[in-house]
Amino acid sequence: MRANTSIASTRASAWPELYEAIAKHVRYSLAKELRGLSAHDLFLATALAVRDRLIDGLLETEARYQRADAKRVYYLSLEFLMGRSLVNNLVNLGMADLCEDVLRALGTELEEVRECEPDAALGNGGLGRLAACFLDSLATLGMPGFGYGINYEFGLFKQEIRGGFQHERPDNWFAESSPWLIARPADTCVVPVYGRIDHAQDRRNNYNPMWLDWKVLVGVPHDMPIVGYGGHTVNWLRLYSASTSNEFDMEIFNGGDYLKAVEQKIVSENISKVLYPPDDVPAGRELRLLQEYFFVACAMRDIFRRYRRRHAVIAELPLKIAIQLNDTHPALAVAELMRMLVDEDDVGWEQAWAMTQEILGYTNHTLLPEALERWPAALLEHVLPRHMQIIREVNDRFHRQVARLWPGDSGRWQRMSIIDDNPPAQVRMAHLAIVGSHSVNGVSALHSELVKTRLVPDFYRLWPERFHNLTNGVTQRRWLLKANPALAGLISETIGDGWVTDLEQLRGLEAVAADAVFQQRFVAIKQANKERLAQLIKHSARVCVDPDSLFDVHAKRIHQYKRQLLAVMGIVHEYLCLVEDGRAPLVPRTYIFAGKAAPGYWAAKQIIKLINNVARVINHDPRARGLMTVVFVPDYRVSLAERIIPAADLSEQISMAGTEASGTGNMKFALNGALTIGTLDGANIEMRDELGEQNIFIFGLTAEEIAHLRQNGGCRPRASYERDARVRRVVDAFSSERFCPKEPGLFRWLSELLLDGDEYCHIADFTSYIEAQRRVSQEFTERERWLHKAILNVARMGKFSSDRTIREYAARVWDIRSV
Ligand code: 26Q
Repeated sequence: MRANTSIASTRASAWPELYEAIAKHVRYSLAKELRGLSAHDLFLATALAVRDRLIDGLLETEARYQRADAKRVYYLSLEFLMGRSLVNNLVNLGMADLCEDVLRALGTELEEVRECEPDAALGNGGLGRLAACFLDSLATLGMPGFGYGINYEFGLFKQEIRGGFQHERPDNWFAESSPWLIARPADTCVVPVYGRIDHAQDRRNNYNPMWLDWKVLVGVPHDMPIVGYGGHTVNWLRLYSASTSNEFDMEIFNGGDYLKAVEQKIVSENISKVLYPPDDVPAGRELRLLQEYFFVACAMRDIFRRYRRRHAVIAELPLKIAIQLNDTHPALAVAELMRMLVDEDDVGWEQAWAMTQEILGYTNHTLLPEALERWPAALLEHVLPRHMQIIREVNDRFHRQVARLWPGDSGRWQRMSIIDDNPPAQVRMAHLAIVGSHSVNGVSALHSELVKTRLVPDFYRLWPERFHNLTNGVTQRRWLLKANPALAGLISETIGDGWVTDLEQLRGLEAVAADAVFQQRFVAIKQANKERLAQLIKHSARVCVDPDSLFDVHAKRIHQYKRQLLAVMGIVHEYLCLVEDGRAPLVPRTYIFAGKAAPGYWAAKQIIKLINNVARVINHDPRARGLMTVVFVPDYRVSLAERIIPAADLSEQISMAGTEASGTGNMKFALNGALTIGTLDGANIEMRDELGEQNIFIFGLTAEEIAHLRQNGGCRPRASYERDARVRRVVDAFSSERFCPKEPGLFRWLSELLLDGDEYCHIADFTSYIEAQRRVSQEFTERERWLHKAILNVARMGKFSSDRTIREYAARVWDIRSV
């Protein structure tokens, strides 16, 4: 039984209406007969029929917002990891069952049609997926919240594994032809870049800088309708494609500079070509900067245009709009907003600055110093001369403020300045975002504390009221209702379907957590999900896995701080206990890994190779048969996560404490009844607080202990190596040929890294990790106890709905309401 409240499925006319709508699109959009259609044809026709409903909702919603003259929030993000939309939209419209029936009458299965849709992979990982969950929550809550981003022609690369190595293939999703995107050429934006500043004066002899000789970028918006659960609100995500406007070209052609016009065309079209992974080499950097500015400038123009349609007084802008910066990637919005107010609307500097701060909020997503964005001042100067001038002015005024408070404290100013003057001078985007916003938030309680105490303590001393915490969440519509319909059905049958829009209601499951019949049904669903995943693994990784074994899952981006390597060390330890000591594991396990490494991140790519080599050795060892299996599932993406997460027994969340800002996968796994093995990092801490420490396997050093160790000369891995034979055996296995018989020396670097200069303290947490894993195995054998805990996990995840997160942003940062 699927929970749905919409009228669509209950109207008697709904069936023929949907059938006719699909048939109409087959004929008039695809220009085909209703016979002999492929699943892909039916996907397109169905999506277009659904899109028509979305458009009705979109126009109705806009009219409602206008009548209320509602304040709106705009979420600026370089990434929106939307995944597939068909079934998500059907579920939110309450049309999933209906559509299943109609497609069956057309001779196919929804199951087959949904697989034809490519993932919209317009993001790298957590930050992009969070943006997608937020859009779902905003629409479900009936709040006027909209996204702005880039319509990348190529999303995140596709991952193939060959010879154990990651290879990247371009992801050519249908940026130009997606049925979910509505092109809006009438709202095309023209954005100047490059050029120079003429330091002119106006008639009253006031300084009046002119930005001259610029080139242009042209942004064409494409809107993706975002329907909330129940179908009452349809917001939108506006994605810009860079292109050339013929009209504008004409002006240049008329000016006679034919070659320049053609050159510009090439430059402009490259801007929305590809999503950057988080690590890129300096060579590609200028284009990334252009991307960041391009979409900020388009978004700001669009926001101003919308405001002006109904409001005359620019000074009231902060009463009607809020803008959230998803990390520093859109931080140029600070300078762009100032430029528009000061240069284009003649607002005085002081007032413009107050308005800018009132409008903007900034969310930080990382504590890793190397991940903080900095741009060479010379590059910014070259690409955006007027913005660099504004940034300098902002910084000079900020300097005066800091100097008044801490006279003569030049060390403090060096730490706080927006511009780091040590050559080559760089602009610190986080500082720009903090100075230009009224709100700075982290994404979990621990992370927000560390932002204040470690990342930018000087700013916290200056403006303590600006800093706060907004713990992340995930949407239960996609991550339970859609991804795990059987479990969703069981829950709705037991406690009603109110949890779909009020996740705290899951608490009602506590009453049945120990109930034998409920446990039986719960475990049968988990088993079915595991069997389905086993099928998928057989096809994609060519490995047979036993659905009766414990599914131990580590699925996320591959990064050293996330410590996939620690999981591998645990596996190798278990394997060596088996083959060298003759001690078999307590329960058979399948170790499942999935995740992409940034193409330029050598160590992460080596870890993928290591996982695949370890898998090869263990899976081919008859002594391990039926006891241990290791698989790397290629091409982790939203649609694959929807298959993997509902099938997990154990969720690995084992980052070094103090490095994972929040994590959101951790929430999705627990919501689907997996137990977590994790460190006291990010949102794991708050999960433990909610779940109770009996119901989560916590291990390892705390962030504080690690900081303390680091201050006192590091984690001393060599001492552990000398002292502990288990550590020694695992580390030595990496320097031996055991996991690379045909590639001698391949993993020697790992032994060296672990013993010398390991920033992520793998060895320091190793014994604690394998002890926690032993407890996991022990408890998995006590079936009722395990199930009890798994059900309690589901019951107590209410806090981690992105609905709660969005309500907090709405009340504390944006001051917006449901309409
Ligand atoms: C920066 C400059 C140039 C190119 C790329 C980037 C770039 C791109 C993506 C930098 C960072 C990212 C992504 C960061 C990210 O996903 N962070 C995660 O955000 C989640 C949502 O808040 C948290 O749950 C995770 O803990 C955090 O790692």
